Amino acid sequence: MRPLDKTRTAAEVLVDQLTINGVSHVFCVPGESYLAVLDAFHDRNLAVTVCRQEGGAAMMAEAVGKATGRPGICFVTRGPGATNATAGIHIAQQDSTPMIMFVGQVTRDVKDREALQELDLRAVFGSMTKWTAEIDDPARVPEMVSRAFYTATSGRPGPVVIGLPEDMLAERTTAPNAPCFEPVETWPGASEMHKLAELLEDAARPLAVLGGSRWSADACAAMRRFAERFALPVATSYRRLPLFDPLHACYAGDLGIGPNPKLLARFKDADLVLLVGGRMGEIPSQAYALLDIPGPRTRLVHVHPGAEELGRLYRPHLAIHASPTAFAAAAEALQPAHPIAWRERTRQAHADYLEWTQLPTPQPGAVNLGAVMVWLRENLPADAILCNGAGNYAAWIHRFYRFRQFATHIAPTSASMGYGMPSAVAMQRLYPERTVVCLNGDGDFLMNGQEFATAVMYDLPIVVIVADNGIYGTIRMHQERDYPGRVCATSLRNPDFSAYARAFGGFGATVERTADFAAAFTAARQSGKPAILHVKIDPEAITPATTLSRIREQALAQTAV
Ligand SMILES: Cc1ncc(C[n+]2csc(CCOP(=O)(O)OP(=O)(O)O)c2C)c(N)n1
Ligand SMILES: [Mg+2]
Repeated sequence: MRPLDKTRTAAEVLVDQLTINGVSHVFCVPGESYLAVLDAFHDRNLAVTVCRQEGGAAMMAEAVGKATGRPGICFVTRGPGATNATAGIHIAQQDSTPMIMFVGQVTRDVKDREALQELDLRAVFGSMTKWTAEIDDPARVPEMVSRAFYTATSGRPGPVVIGLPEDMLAERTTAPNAPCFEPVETWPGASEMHKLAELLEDAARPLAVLGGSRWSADACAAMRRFAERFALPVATSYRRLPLFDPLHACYAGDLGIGPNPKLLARFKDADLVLLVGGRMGEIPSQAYALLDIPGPRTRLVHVHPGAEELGRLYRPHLAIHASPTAFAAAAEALQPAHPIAWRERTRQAHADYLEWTQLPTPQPGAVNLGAVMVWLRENLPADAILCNGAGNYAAWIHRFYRFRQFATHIAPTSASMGYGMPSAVAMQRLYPERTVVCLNGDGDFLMNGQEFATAVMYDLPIVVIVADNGIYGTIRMHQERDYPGRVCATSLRNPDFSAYARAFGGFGATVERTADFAAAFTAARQSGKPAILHVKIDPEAITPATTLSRIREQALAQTAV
């Protein structure tokens, strides 16, 4: 009900403020604590996705932030809703993703009584977010929401959590709207770019590594031109593969889990590392082995939008405080001063990448995940989006799939399980015309598999692949390495995932041989429904390079010495 006066409820002001900031999608699990917001959604032009668990809703918002660079938005209820959602908040923090989570909170008059589901948001989310606050005054909604957008997107992006007391949301106010936020750019200085040009002149074995967030398709194209002019070999950081065209002659490969040993050797041998956007965290740095802390072992040029990240782990030879987009634009002006001496090295780096990824490695069992990835890379459109969570199955994606466009891989650099299904829902909601494929392990999938119901609810024709090896494979692998033969808590007894799909109203099929995958995938697409392909993997096929038994034997041989 809209009264004739000029007032709006705080909830209406909030939702209008989201629209002003360009938000078109929100993800939620409802709660009685924010009914006024649901009511404001009712006659406003926002796509609302109602989810089955707040962890899924938060991951969906995070995925939107990852894909678009603008804050993804979710709404959850107090205590149990907010604590369920922490999985997504933590991903946004570690992956440097802008997102804003709004939490319906207890009414102001019962605060601090440990009222029903009351949660001290600042205490719980304080170490996980860039900013956590609560809005107690309806008149301050525009101010606080504006700040949330600036905070989530500026510097190193990350999550913001805002509490909304239930009674505050229903109160009326004459507060005017605040204007749309403007992303804050951080440009490199002319002197830094000049120093970078000098360092490139002095270098003999440079290597660029691209990572982090605050990229765009234009920035990637500018980076590609920069790499071309300097014949720079370019690697991508863990789960940042789409930042550079894998078939470009400068592409040197992926610094993730189980990388090409030749790429690692090339990194160690480099006399200049140009790290753009990334932090060289634990995974890409191979457990902090590639660069000394604080260093330097080699000349490091670190380009990062967060001032606090420069010199945090690695003491850079040259720190450039800039967003990747601004840096890539500034790099357009750099020209090589003399003929490039390392052209042949770059050619070799790309040849090594192609050789490492061209053909699937032989595997035990009737389904070879590498062959499945090669089929997908040859048959999916260039703008198809792949979403996944964590588990050893992902190693085959990183190695054999080729991401040809910006933001086509939506996966957690924090290696959080259960991310594939919700992020695929978010991507298909955002981009209904694109192909979205969701890859999961059997353990991984059931952490948020219930969001398959959300895919069914919104008729999202996602193809979900569940690589079922009957184990928490990654952990079993570590177990066999560290405690060979002493299997504990890593075996799974799984449902029939294709029947699970059908029970939810989707399409389901089981794949037991590599040769059957193509037909099953095509049938899934033709069904027009959300689909699950239950792909049976031999647990022995633990990585593209080795088997479980071999890992166990090697570990036993070592303990015997
Ligand atoms: C939320 C969460 N819980 C636990 C882990 C630890 N973990 C990493 S991989 C993994 C097992 C993954 O198993 P599965 O999805 O079956 O994939 P597989 O390794 O077998 O291919 C576990 C438990 C994690 N990364 N995230
Ligand atoms: Mg598994």
